[in-house]
Amino acid sequence: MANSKYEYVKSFEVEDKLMPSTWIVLRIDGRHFHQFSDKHEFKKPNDERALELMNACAEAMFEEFPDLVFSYGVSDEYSFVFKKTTEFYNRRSSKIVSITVSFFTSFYVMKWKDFFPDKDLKSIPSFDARTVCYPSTKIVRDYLAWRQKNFDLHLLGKGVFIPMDYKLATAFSFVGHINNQYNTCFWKLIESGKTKSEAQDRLKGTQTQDKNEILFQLGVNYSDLPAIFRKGSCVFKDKVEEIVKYNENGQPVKRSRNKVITDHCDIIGDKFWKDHASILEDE
Ligand code: DGT
Ligand code: MG
Ligand code: MG
Ligand code: MG
Ligand code: MG
Repeated sequence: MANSKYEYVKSFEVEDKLMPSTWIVLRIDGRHFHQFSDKHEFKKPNDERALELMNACAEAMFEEFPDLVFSYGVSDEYSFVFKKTTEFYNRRSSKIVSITVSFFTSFYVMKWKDFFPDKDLKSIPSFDARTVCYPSTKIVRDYLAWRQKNFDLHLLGKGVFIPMDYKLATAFSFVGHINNQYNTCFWKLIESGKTKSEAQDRLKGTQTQDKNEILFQLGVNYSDLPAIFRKGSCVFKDKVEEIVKYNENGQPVKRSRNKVITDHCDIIGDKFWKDHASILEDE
């Protein structure tokens, strides 16, 4: 009812429109997934099915929200980039956050059995989400590089000792996947019968090469681990050429189409971005 005496309550609502002409990055993160992953006995440090379920949710997001251009996921988190010019929900942060995170969560629950046919969902998964605006392509790329570089820091678990070489490495950006390598090593040592503190002692002060050696002794070649574990996952839309029909001379007629792709790429270096220049193109 227009102009009723109750109408004034609307003036209490706060404006949360995000800055125009900036990339909107949405990060979704599982709430209390430390407990959730224990309860559902996820493999340590990386559970392939859990990661694939997250990827399926990200793919569904691309089908549902056409202004998404790129996303990157590791562990219980996924970052989504909306195109700079998006007018999705008038760029209202609370709308964007609430709609996307509820969609993601519902899809996670709906698809749980497809990925874990042998496991019941024993507790209710929930996710938090936030939006951040980045004004330039360079900063978006730095954001994504930051997520890829830091990945698996959380897999160390709360209160687990973080070795000096790890801290130095992230501070000075020496080595890309050092956290994941540490974790893989840590959990392999546990698997081989060591206690947590024995495993930490064994890893104390070790460099990349030493950890590779430990892994090798335990029968693991780090570089042979699936890329999904080493790199995380990228879901994005890319132009692909598809044959739509053949003409009367038998020649293929091609059309380029946007297709949702999932891959496990290095997004820190330039190569991926050179090969996929259209993703973060300014319009
Ligand atoms: P939060 O986000 O503050 O509510 O708390 P958490 O517990 O979700 O902590 P977070 O997001 O920093 O770290 C992710 C947790 O999820 C981490 O404790 C380990 C767990 N997790 C994620 N992916 C995997 C996996 O593939 N395997 C196992 N075993 N655990 C995983
Ligand atoms: Mg969190
Ligand atoms: Mg979490
Ligand atoms: Mg997390
Ligand atoms: Mg409504």
